[in-house]
Amino acid sequence: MHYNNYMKNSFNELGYSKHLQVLDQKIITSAHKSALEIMQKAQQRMASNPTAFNKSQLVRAINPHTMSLPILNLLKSSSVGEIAAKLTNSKRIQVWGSQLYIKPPYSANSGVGFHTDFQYIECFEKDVLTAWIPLNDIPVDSGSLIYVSKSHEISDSIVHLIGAEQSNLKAQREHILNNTSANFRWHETVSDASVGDIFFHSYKTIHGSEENKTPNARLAIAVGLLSDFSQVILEKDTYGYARNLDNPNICPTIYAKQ
Ligand SMILES: O=C(O)CCC(=O)C(=O)O
Repeated sequence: MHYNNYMKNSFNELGYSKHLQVLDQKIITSAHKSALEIMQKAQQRMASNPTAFNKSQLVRAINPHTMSLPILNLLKSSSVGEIAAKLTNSKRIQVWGSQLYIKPPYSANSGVGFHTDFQYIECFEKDVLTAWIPLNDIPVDSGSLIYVSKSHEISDSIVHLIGAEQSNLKAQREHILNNTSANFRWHETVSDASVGDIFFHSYKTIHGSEENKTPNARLAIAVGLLSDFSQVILEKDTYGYARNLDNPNICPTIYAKQ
């Protein structure tokens, strides 16, 4: 089967697709350097409140592409938009937001609980997808992204059982399995990710990640993307996201077919 069709089938049927060694390493190296600076600043801010500062916690930065030219460059000048367009049969791909996820070395509380992106952005519907980009090599032990295969079909029915803020995935998984219909087979897939790889998932696919058990920091960016078929539901809480769509600095179009 042709590569593009194979990936499209994986994305549509499983709810995710993994594209290996498709991004320019130099662009990622610059983005990684810049992300480390963002992390240091975030940690300094957190350390100024010593009672709240916990070194073993996940560090998150919202819309890092608005604070860092190298990260913006990664989104605009790599094949992120082009692959997203192919997966969704679209002519135009626009960013609705991004998040930098950093798991410090040996960070016991850096798990990201099983969740869908839709549960946090209900104002965006239909063919909304996320690009997950490792900024350094991310072996499974450092908390690579876990997908629950085919969960995009059923996630609406178990949304009350999932949430990114639950960092103990073992306990969360047990709770989900005890309360989910036997008709759905919970099957997780996780693999090492390397610089140059990019993973895509549907906004309804359940995903999460374990803590970082390695001596190296683990950095990845998640980029929320809208395709030709995406709709903005203004009746839902938009948390300012809908308004941002008119601002190309926050929500750049990263692919447009001539
Ligand atoms: O990097 C992670 O562990 C979480 C990423 C995530 O939740 C996402 O890509 O939507």
